[in-house]
Amino acid sequence: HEIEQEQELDVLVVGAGFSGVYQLDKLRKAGFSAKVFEAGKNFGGTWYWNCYPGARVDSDFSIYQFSSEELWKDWNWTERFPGREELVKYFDYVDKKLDLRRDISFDTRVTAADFDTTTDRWVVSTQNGRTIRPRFLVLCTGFASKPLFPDYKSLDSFQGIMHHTAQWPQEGVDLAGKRVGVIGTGASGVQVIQETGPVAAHLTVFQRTPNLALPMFQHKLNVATQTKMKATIYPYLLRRREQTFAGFHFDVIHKSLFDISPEERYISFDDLWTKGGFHYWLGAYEDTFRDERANNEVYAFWRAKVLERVRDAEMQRKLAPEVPPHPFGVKRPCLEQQYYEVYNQPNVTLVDLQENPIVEITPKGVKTQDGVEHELDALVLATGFDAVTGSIAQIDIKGTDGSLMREKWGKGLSTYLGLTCAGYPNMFFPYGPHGPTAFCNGPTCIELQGDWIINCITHMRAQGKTRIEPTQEAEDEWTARVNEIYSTHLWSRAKSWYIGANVPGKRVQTLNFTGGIPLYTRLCRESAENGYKGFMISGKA
Ligand code: NA7
Repeated sequence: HEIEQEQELDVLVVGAGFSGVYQLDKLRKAGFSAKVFEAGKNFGGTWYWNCYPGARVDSDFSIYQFSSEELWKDWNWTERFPGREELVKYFDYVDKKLDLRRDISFDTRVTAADFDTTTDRWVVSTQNGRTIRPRFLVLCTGFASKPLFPDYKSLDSFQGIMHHTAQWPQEGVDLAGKRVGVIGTGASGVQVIQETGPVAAHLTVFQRTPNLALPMFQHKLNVATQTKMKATIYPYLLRRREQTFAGFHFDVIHKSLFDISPEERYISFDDLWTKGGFHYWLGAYEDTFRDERANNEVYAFWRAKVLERVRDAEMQRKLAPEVPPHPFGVKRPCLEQQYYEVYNQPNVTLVDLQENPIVEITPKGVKTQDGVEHELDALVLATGFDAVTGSIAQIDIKGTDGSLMREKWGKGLSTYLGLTCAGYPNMFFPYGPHGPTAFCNGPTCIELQGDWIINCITHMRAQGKTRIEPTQEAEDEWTARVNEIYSTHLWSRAKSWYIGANVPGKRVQTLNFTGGIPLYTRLCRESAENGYKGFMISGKA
């Protein structure tokens, strides 16, 4: 590979979603030379790739955006929970406003990165044959950029239309009037199902675990309301992201569910429920996540609400079983609109894969253990991602001793501050492993972590240093802390992407810092304020 001219490039950012865009803008404003390599053909990251029918954000518009006034003052959203197309438009607006494109190479997938100890620079290569040598490497690859395909027998033999939700054709696919199958009922599956059910000739849903979905309570927004919000509470709402457990504008309730009477509990649950969105999850009593008794009450209320909307007893049993499939909220619920009503339609079949597993995919459709061949025109694979670590581990990243990142993490995930790794100097990964990635939304995480990264690189420049990496000891301590916090809650009780349990063969462990945003940011800040405690900093003349 011919090495590019930008020998003196300060920072290479990988990915042009929320994280990459934030990094590029702030790095340039801080006087660094920075470039972005992005695999997609446009901005958006997750919002570029996930263009399946019904894709929509699950966080309120007011906090799911960049916090700088420069950007929000002239931008207005049309819905409380914006759809994917609106987010694509938002990225286009941000691009124009910040003049980003000149430093971004699209269609450029980073495949490998080697740290060169003689120059303290990364040697980064791409699929289309480029090589570049930045001082710092910031992996803004998101938590969901490596799709997970089910390993069903003869998957490729299917003759109809078949796409993973995260690799949906950009030009779209018309599912109206077709016999559609959807495998998976995570956030992506639920969105496809509620969008497709009303228009498909027939919809067959293959469900392994019911989603404990919450009502979104979507509504339209007008400009006047937003103008008023901007003049009053916008800055406050955005600031709240740093102060609440999950980085939302509302916090968990810092008391036990059992501190209040059953009647008060009912009123409180109902209040959280009607607020919509994640209030019923991340705005609930904090012992929901720790105490099974509290969790059972949360589940029971949820179940009663769902049963009211589903008519058929068999459907009710599959969608909202009496015994919870796992404690409520220890696997990410999703936000739905009309999801449960879809199961009242005569053209919808729900196959419970626990009772009746898929045995193979055939040229005509999906064959289940009961011998039925579900004939389909289109099969949607809404089977999720090798999440959090997969985005980074799929790149051949070699550290100072030549070992690959995925091999190191294969033996057990370890990081320092959920941002860096021993043996991999000058490399940062916002919104990634051991960060508060699990429930925190993208913009919150990447601004908090992104500022830390930029301050760190700025500190290096001020000190005239060229290499920073955590000590093994600091990494071990951080990893032990992350694991300890995790073990005090009920997270391990659901086989979710939070803990790698959704990927066959992947080591099950927490992939996230679950101690909440305020604690997380305090620990990161303390390291920085103490001269980057836990790091080794050195310099080459
Ligand atoms: P998720 O949440 O990981 O959901 C994937 C779904 O696919 C889930 O229902 C899985 O069942 C199901 N799945 C995965 N593999 C299989 C196989 N082999 N057979 C049947 N079903 C399978 O991914 P999403 O894309 O929906 O959402 C990811 C995140 O993006 C989401 O949390 C939001 O933050 C946005 P399981 O539950 O594991 O039994």
